[in-house]
Amino acid sequence: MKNKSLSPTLSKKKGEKTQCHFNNNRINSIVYCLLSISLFSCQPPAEQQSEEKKIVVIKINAPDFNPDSAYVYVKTQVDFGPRIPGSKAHEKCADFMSQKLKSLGWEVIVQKATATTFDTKKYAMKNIIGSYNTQSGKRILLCAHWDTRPFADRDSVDTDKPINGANDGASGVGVLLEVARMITTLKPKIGVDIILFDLEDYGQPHESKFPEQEDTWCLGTQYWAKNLHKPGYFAEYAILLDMVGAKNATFPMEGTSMYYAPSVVEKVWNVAAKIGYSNYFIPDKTGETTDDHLYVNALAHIPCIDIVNYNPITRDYPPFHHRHSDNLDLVDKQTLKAVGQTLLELVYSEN
Ligand code: AHN
Ligand code: ZN
Repeated sequence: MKNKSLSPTLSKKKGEKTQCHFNNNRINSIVYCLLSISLFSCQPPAEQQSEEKKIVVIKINAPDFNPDSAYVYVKTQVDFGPRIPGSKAHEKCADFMSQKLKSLGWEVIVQKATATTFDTKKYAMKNIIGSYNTQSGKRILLCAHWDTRPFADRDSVDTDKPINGANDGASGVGVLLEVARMITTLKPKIGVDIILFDLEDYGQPHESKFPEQEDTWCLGTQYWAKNLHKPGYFAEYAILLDMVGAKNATFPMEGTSMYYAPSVVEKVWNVAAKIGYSNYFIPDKTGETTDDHLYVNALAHIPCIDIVNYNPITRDYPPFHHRHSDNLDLVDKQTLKAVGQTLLELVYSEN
């Protein structure tokens, strides 16, 4: 990807000062750009010749992702109770997320529809769509699902009861709300959209009395991809967060992401490595999974990757997946930080 912010500097004349707008945030990354400045008109005297090559330093300033703030956003959601379709907690959480984005000055569209689940039930569905800098044609899309699974079908007890979804649901939203807050604080030039998808996690369990059906997961995303919130909506690329809050999480290069958007995977993993998060963003390649990004790719044709907690050795999601142990106790601020800071670095390097 070209870094457009480099180009204005090329027109600067020798001796001119480079304007850099630094704020008090930690400088996360530095791009060194070696400029060879040629003087065409005349040959300078010998002592000036040594100054002909100048190093112009352009600093890409990403703000600091605050994991304490992200954690509060995660806890706020969990405190509503399981955000399962049709529940009061689901309604309250939708309001919380849209109000939060609005209060940050983002344009918010709540995309509403009725979804039919594998068990023939009908639910009100809400995709929460926030847009920053709607005027920009260059946009990136960040997304996560916000609903929680209504059954703990991988647990050994209370399998028909809903999970808390601190990791599976709340963590991705928590990270994205903090990213939104930072974008409002230190405004990048590009456009950013955040979509919080509903009804991702109502997929048909392996053991089910209903006939086996296709595409029962990711109902909010499927609806959005077939009914874009703005006609012709497009983003250069998209990043999905799913289960990004657990201690010592590993995010391998997931198969569906590698199939549709290998260059986006490479870019994100490189950014994570550059700021020291290779222990989370591991280079292992894993099989293709079904998640919201599948439909963003296949139906909306936006290259989308999934940052998802998956174990390449067990070839499974973590042990608390769709179990009652997916609660606030497993949420770790260091993991939230690794994911959130990586996203911010990426957004501000596109600037
Ligand atoms: C399937 O189990 C087919 N997909 C899992 C996607 C998912 C559920 N991510 C979080 N919860
Ligand atoms: Zn789930």
